[in-house]
Amino acid sequence: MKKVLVAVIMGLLCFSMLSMLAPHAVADLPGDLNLDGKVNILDMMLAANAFGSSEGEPAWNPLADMDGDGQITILDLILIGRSFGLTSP
Ligand SMILES: [Ca+2]
Ligand SMILES: [Ca+2]
Repeated sequence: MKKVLVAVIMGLLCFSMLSMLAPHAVADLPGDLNLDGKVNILDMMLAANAFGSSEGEPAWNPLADMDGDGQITILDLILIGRSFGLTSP
């Protein structure tokens, strides 16, 4: 079980390194859902509102889909959490 957890964490780290290299398609600052140039509690609340939704549903927020799989899952919230506190240069 611990090995699985380590693998998931390693995957998350690799993904976040990749997303640092590739510019984000929609927002300059990944996780900045309200586009105010910083990732804070407001963005987490927007992500929480969209949590559980899929592409095309009323609660869907494309900016909250950090991994681009068409669903807002716990993984997206984790990825937004990783950007928490960042501001746009
Ligand atoms: Ca924001
Ligand atoms: Ca997702």
